[in-house]
Amino acid sequence: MSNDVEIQPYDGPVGGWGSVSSIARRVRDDDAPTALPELARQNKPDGFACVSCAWAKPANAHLAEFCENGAKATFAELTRRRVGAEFFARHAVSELLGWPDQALEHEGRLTEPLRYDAATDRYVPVGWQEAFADIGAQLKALQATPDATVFYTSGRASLETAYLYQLFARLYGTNNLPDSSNMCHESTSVALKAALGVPVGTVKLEDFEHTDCLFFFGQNVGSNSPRMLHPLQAASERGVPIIVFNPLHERGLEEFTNPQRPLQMATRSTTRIASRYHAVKPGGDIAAITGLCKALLELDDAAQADGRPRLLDTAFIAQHTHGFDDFAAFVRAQAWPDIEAASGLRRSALTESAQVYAKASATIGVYGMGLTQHELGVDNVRMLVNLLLMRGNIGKPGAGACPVRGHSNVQGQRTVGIAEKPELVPLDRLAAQYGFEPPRHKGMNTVEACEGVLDGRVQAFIGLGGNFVRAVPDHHAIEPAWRRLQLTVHVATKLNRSHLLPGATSYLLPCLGRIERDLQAGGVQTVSVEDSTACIHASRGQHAPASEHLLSEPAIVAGLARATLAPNPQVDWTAWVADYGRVRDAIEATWPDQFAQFNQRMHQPGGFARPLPAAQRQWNTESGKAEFKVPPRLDAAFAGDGGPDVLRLVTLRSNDQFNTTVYGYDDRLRGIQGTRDVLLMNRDDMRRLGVADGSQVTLACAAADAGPADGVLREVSGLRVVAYDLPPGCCAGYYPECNPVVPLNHHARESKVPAVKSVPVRVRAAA
Ligand SMILES: Nc1nc2c(c(=O)[nH]1)N[C@H]1C(S)=C(S)[C@@H](COP(=O)(O)OP(=O)(O)OC[C@H]3O[C@@H](n4cnc5c(=O)[nH]c(N)nc54)[C@H](O)[C@@H]3O)O[C@H]1N2
Ligand SMILES: Nc1nc2c(c(=O)[nH]1)N[C@H]1C(S)=C(S)[C@@H](COP(=O)(O)OP(=O)(O)OC[C@H]3O[C@@H](n4cnc5c(=O)[nH]c(N)nc54)[C@H](O)[C@@H]3O)O[C@H]1N2
Ligand SMILES: [Mo]
Repeated sequence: MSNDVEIQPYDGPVGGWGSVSSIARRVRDDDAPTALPELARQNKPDGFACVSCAWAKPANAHLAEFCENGAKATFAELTRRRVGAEFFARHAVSELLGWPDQALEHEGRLTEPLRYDAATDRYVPVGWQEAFADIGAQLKALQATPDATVFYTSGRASLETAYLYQLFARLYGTNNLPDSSNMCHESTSVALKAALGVPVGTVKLEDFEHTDCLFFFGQNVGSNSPRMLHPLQAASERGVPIIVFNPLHERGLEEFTNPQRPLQMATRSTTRIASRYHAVKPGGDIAAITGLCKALLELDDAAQADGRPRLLDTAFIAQHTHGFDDFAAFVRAQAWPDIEAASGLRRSALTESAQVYAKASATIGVYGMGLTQHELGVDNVRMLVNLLLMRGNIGKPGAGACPVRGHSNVQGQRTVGIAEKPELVPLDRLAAQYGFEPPRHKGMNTVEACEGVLDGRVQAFIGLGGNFVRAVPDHHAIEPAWRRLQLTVHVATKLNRSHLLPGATSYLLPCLGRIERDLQAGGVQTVSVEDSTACIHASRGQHAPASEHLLSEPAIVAGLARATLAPNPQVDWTAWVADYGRVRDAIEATWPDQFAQFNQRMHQPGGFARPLPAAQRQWNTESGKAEFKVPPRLDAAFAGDGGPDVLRLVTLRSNDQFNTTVYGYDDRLRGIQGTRDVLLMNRDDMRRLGVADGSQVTLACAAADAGPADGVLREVSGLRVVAYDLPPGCCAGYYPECNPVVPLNHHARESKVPAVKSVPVRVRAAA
């Protein structure tokens, strides 16, 4: 560990001068001087959609409609550093495997297509046509069992690319289309679809102007969607209560200094964000929401007894919902001491927040990975919906469910057919449009793809972006298995560890980033993305490409498809690549209601909204109504009791990373600088378990059913203990460094999202 490590509580605001100086430092580190002018185009109607998060892009953009982390993402993409043939001639792949994630990506942008040469253990340059031809030949050879190939997508690729890619996979014969959202908001897609009939959030940006109460569960806005602090700041200044549930005291949920307000910057003043902060236990949200609902029922009983107006929206419940009585019976049957024990929160605190809720006429429930990445991740989301339904908070202005999506187009990719579940895709329409018989059986999601790699069913992996091997659990099992693959192909902008585990044949295909000019036969192209609020935006890159040898993602997908598939007169890949407008026409033909007049409407400032029936109180659910759901138990974390020395590990993102892309080693907002090898612990647990602040520990998985039986060592050593303000019984460390302790079978029951917000672990002092 370097001696630049500094660990001190951070009590400054989010945003403010800290954010400005962090931006300045990054532009130097990344050597990205030409990125600065690009910031003015970021998230603007005639500019490009930020490649960082998926937060909504307002119609009336601020002068600077970017945040600290959006700027970092732009600099990282527009760095002047390059990793080309000379780099790979100097460094063997097995040497690069010893490099940290940060160092690999810091080398800069990939510049030309590469093929792995086993004899020299190096990536060597190859021509595009040769690469396509060889990959096509190998895929054809595997086509007798199309389900042996996995087509993974990370959530950054555009709607146009995603549509072409899913069509390629289906024409090839498989629904193996796992997506990063399988590790992320799949719990949302399952829960909201069942409860409300739509798989996505029901809230629009303007709802934040009309809301009078916000619940905020398990989302770290200051690091992961900082532009969302603007509507939150405005709401807070209007006096809207913001009630937070989060085991960590995240600074972004506490105080914000808006870098776009000169006066606030000059006076170093701040806006308070959270009006109430509940440090819920990890996995304690079902219990916490049960407490809120129970208190609300008690308040409603009292109101009814006194002849005052009801606090439940009884008319809404009667007309629009199903299952309320069972749900209310469940809530009434839960004892307060059990709720307090499972949530870690006091009855009085929950009752006070229920009183605030009872007074609000329109409430939004915001949430992130703190709800979705648990064994009961789907039930967590259902509980939040239960809470909203009790007061009719779906389908009216200022109210609704607001999952904060991760990758900048992860929601949109699902909309245009990246789905392993065939029932989510209009296969009949694809069949008619392209004259083929699409596969009708279910494909693999992310966890199933890992299982397939482990047991040999999967033989080829095509990755459209992402860093699959780093993002998934159980690194020590997956990495060795990965090398047994027949074929691995990665379409990528930068080098990462997934690229360094070559199968028998491996290609690295470098692509244009979204901020770069995409010139095709039909002229400079525009792409589109869908944000967290189901609004679709045009995005036009104009920066000079990182290398003249790069192809766009649609061109790479088309190149692979042409080399692999038999010619089909109804599928003209060449015409699609020449003019992405024709891809949008094809998308419109597949989803005429969702994408009516796609090409015309995509330039609308603020994006165009896809129709969401639930927002109009039309419920495409089993009962035709919005569904209440009784949770299976109060605690979402993990079934079974591992004993007093077992802690719940929460894996976190720092303020200086985007998923597996580590920009640097500082987590300014949590006061940790110069290292990521830390384990945040509660002081009482440290005393109880006999580990000292600053000491070195090993973290070991304590899951009962994933023990040594399968022979995988699930440990991470060399972590430094940091005493931190979090609830007893849990600890926290960074993702992806902690992923080796997460067993692959530790995932949400219905969505299979890895349950990385609550992993049973033991902590051992280093020898
Ligand atoms: N700068 C930056 N931006 C990003 C990303 C990034 O890595 N860096 N990643 C993008 C992606 S793909 C995603 S999915 C999003 C992720 O954004 P978030 O949804 O914010 O995800 P995390 O940072 O993993 O953690 C979420 C929060 O949940 C809290 N938490 C943990 N366990 C629990 C629990 O049991 N209950 C509750 N109530 N809270 C809990 C944690 O303390 C943390 O504050 O951000 C996107 N934006
Ligand atoms: N323990 C733990 N594990 C987690 C999580 C957690 O909270 N805890 N979070 C999960 C979540 S929410 C997610 S979304 C996944 C993330 O999983 P992924 O989406 O697979 O991973 P990323 O780190 O976002 O991928 C980064 C890589 O994408 C490539 N890339 C960047 N831009 C582009 C582009 O424009 N085009 C192409 N083709 N490639 C590009 C670069 O090569 C870069 O190295 O991880 C999951 N894993
Ligand atoms: Mo994500």
